[in-house]
Amino acid sequence: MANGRNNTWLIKQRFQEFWGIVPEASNDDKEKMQIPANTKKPLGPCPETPPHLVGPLKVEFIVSQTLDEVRQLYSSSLQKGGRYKPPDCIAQQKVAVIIPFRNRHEHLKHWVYYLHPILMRQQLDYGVYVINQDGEGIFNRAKLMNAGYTEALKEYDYQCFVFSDIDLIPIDDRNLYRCFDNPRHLAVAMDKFNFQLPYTSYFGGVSSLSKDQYLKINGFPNTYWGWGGEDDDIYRRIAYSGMSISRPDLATGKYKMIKHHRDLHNEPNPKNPGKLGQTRSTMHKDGINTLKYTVKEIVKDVLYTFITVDIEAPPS
Ligand SMILES: [Mn+2]
Repeated sequence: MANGRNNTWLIKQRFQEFWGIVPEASNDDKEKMQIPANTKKPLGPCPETPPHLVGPLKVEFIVSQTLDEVRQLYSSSLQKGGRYKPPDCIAQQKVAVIIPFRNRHEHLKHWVYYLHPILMRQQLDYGVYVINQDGEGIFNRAKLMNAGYTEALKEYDYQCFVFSDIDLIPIDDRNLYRCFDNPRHLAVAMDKFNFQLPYTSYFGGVSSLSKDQYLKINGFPNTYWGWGGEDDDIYRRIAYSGMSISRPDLATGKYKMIKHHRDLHNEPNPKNPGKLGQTRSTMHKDGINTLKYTVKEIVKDVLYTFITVDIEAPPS
């Protein structure tokens, strides 16, 4: 037991060195400062460019700590449900990070380990929402993202939504998880595509849309079952709505993908590519205005809000 505690302490030490995090002042220190709570100055807005970013990061998926050890690292900085606000300024944006999910707990551990400190340094007022597809039916990434958008808004007045695959870790913290004047594609340089865009209109992996931008395209399609096509449909929705795509440069937009085998019940669907020719008309009758799903369970972990949803998936 003592050994386990020691190990956690060591990880925490190394982690603080690695990320340059200064431990919070102890109660003793706070008393010495003698600042009564009610005379605190009101907080000003956080600066446009977060001051504590470090640039390129070392990201490796060999860290062996347990999810519980990751919880202990961050629990003092986070509020229940994977929520955070900068302590010393008012965040520029309120951001919900939405992660479609099924059976990828190992990836989730890596994701929270790397992303929480990055999002904190970016001084966001954020929450992490893992949207877990219930049952063994065919997977539907875009419909899960629609459900995540809806559920996050029930909790807080989010203005910006970052949609992220569970297995993508940014390796430069200057790649801001915020919203911009146009919908943003963040995962522009993934290692699996040799740090290049695979094609010009690629919109997969990680993206951000403000609430207004999302509503302008009627959200995402609900009808892309199985692997493929939904990201291209979203790209077309954006183009047909008269918006363009914002992107970081290829150096800032680098990502590592956690290697994995293809999931069960998420086979490439040969019907999906053919649907793209109809997006211009179907986008108005398939999206957030026709979304139907049932919440089965909401679990508030300190690292994330885990929402299991029944999205009426066809059997696989
Ligand atoms: Mn993947």
